[in-house]
Amino acid sequence: MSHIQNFAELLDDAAHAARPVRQIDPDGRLSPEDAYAIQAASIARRVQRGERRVGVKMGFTSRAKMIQMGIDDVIWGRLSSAMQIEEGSTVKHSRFVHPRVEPEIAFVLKKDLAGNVTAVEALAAVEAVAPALEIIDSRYRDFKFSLSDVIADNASSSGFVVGAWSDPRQDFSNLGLTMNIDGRTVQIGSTAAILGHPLRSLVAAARLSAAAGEPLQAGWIVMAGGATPAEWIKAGQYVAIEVEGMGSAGFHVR
Ligand code: OOG
Ligand code: MG
Repeated sequence: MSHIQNFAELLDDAAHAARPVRQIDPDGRLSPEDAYAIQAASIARRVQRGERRVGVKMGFTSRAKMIQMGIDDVIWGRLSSAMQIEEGSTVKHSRFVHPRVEPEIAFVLKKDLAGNVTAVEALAAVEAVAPALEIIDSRYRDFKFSLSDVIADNASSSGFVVGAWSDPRQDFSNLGLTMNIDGRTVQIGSTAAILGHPLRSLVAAARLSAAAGEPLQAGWIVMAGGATPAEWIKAGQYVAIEVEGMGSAGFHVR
């Protein structure tokens, strides 16, 4: 067990200090189960420091992301209160190692949602949907990792921004979206890129988090996963997502 704690400490310290570390699984020998145990232990350290669990993020739910990072398994990570960035606010670049941003859809739940649920049951648990941006920041040098590396590193989670919440009864299965940096469109996509329908990502989140003994709770946010490849961000930029018929969200980098 102690290597689990050691790796959890290494990755948590790297995130805290915004300093890169070497891969913990360069040969691909660490099991995903052990990697999730490392992730859980590293989040437990954050909770000990006073952060609260606020939800779950899904990763590699689009072909674009799988191709960009060379991994084709859906993964999940744990969101904490310190990762939430207020819409329209400013984040310091120095808080991260080498941050990237990607356009996503976020759900907030009005009911607990656990286990093997249908898309209809998942939708019934959704209070609202919103355009969202995720800041991912691998703690590994050069943003290079194996499947178990990235799982242990909490799926690169480091920040997320959520725009105005809207009614989940709208059809959000295939909405056009753009990601813009300083007013220039850098990525174009659709919500359909997320597993064919973002609700499928919520269904997967309900199953995976319940299997880990941490079922989705009312009030939690679920980030459905990037719809396009991620883009590097630099100090001085303004980053925004715009989703057709749903609205926009953005943040400044300083
Ligand atoms: C891993 C996180 C993937 C997504 O939305 O697909 C992810 C990474 O690309 O560093 O957050
Ligand atoms: Mg993401």
